[in-house]
Amino acid sequence: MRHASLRRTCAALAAATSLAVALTACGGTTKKDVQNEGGAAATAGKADPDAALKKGLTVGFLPKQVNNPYFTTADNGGKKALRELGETYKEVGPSSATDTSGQVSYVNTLTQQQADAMAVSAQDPGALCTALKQAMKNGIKVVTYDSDTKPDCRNVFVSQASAEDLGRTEVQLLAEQIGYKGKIAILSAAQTATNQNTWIGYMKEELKDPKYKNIELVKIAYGNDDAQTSFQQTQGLLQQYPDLKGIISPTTVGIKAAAQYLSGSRYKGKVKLTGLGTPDDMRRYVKDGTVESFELWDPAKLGELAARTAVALASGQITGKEGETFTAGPMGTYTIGKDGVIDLGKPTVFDAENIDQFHF
Ligand code: RAM
Repeated sequence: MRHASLRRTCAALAAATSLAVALTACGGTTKKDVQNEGGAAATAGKADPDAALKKGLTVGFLPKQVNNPYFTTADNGGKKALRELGETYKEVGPSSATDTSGQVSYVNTLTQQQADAMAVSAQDPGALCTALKQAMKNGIKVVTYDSDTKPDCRNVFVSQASAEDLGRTEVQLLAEQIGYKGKIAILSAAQTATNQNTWIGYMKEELKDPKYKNIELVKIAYGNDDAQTSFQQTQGLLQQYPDLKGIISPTTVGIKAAAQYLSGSRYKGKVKLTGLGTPDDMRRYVKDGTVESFELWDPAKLGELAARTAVALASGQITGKEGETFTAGPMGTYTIGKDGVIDLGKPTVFDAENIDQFHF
């Protein structure tokens, strides 16, 4: 049976019966599946760098959270690139950033709908793995972007920047603002979020440098990428530590809510706040003196690179192995690094001087 018709039969079977059982049964039968055994890092088959990009592919975007402006911008970047390439874009996803079972069912939906590839920002490193492995067994290419899964649960991770750079530079920004002295806290997103947890790991590493010996990280709070929870968590931090000197919030939802709280409180300008935010969200808080500087990458470019990577995978130009190279259209050439990771580039630091040049 040809691969496409096998996929169709299997998807019909999956729709009619238990999805997992059907997909497992179908999964073991194709050549690709055998090659995919052992996970994505071992995604086999040979890359053909000269293969033409296929047209008419369906690529599903599954962000951590729809209706988060950061993901709206990112996914629209993907949509635009897919349209240019002659592919079909779709977006599905939960509205809460702590709905891992929701993300699992969206992966299954995209599998049933026989998408050619999916781009997923994972709420949790492990929770989606069974579903994603089933998708890959069915010949669907899986790109994670923004927030990774374990490496064997996807073909490629499109990372916004080096995770180490992001973690370390956020500490450096805050340390300068508080004069290398005092208590600090982190306001993160969901407790399971792969991206935030990786960055926090590097923040702790950076803090080990003796130049930070007078800085004490007193608490990591979780706002779950929910505006209200993040606002309340900020309030709670200041109640618990009235002498707090600074907060790092490595989430666009968190930093915005924290800035909103601080700007309306007696802590405005006194408790420093930095982290990852969008210029559009943060402009007013930079202008009113609540925030000095923060950073981010261009989310639209991240979505675009995820889309172009998905198409390159589905066209056979790359398989996800370290050292493979491909051209992401006008974005230029990218090389797949260790563990199947591609870095978008360097983040930008925004402050009063440059923020008006950026609109996203
Ligand atoms: C939020 C999400 C996303 C993260 C950005 C910085 O929008 O948690 O995963 O990359 O912040």
